[in-house]
Amino acid sequence: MKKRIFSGAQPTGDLHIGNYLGATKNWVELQHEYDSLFCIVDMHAITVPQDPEVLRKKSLELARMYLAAGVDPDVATIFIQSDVPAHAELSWVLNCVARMGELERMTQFKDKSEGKAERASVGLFTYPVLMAADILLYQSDLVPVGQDQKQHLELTRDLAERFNRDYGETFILPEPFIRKDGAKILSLKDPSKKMSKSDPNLNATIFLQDDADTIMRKVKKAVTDSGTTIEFDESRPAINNLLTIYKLLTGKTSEECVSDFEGQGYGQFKPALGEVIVEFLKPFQERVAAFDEAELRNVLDAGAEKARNLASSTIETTYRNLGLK
Ligand code: ATP
Ligand code: LTN
Repeated sequence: MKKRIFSGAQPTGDLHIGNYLGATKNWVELQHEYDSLFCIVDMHAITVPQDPEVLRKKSLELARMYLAAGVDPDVATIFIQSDVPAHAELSWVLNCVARMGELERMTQFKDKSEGKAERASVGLFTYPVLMAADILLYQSDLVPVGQDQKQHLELTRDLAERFNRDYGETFILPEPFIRKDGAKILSLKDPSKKMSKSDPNLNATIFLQDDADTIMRKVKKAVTDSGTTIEFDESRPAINNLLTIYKLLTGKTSEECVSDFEGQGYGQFKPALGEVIVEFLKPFQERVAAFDEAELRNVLDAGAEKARNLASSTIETTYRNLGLK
């Protein structure tokens, strides 16, 4: 039996190269080796207010992005979270297992509530519990995500372990899959922060749907650190970040990347990086446009059906072990 992977992204904002290099690229690389489920987590999206029409549109758009990035619907299951009611059911159960104290330690909640916890939705607070439900529902072995999700994965394991201890073996304990390269692509404008969908400075983020001129402009405007050589250097996060993007998109080794720009400076490197990104995104954007709506809906309907079947057996065991059935 193949091991299982599960991952997801929120249908909010637009996917960027950080999402792609940190998560989606790894999904595509792992999908043949593992039994794979990739989810569009629309129930996570509503932890902050959303426009209903926009949310519906974004969910379908994200499914297109997964397909265009290379997720193969013939081998992987792609589905929308709200099509599978078991996510909400298991989430409630795990809400009764999670402790206030451990959720208060989640850094994403602190960041996203911007210190104004009083005004944040309770859903934003329990967001990591719904994420744990997503993962545990499918008895997932491995969860490919970016670095920012590591703490949520640790919580997921803690909840699974506690449940198993108190109510009997029910859940597989999942492992995070976080590659060293690409796990945290940084903002082009402030390399002390990760690149983010929700960054108000649009120049900080390269979106997968950006056109060539926009990409070239954003790369040329990217901040640089002191020093002029084009090298991997942890103490120079800006160039380290740009060169990592170059490395992952070209598939070259670190040595090859450095030797490409030996004796050169930003004046040569930045346009070359811009070109690499443009060339990578061109076929991607063509594929996004190519899937027709009916085909997309078929993929999502089939995915939801498969996911509902898998999830119902975990819910049954969980309820039975709890005395709910
Ligand atoms: P935001 O960028 O606004 O914080 P998000 O992290 O909520 O959005 P999601 O769509 O939920 O974005 O994330 C999808 C995946 O992309 C997750 O696995 C996440 O860890 C990964 N990811 C997000 N930002 C980066 C980044 N800058 N570098 C690498 N991976 C990232
Ligand atoms: N919280 C994740 C998205 C997400 C997820 C998941 C990722 C929701 N449920 C389950 C992996 C597995 C984020 O990137 N913001």
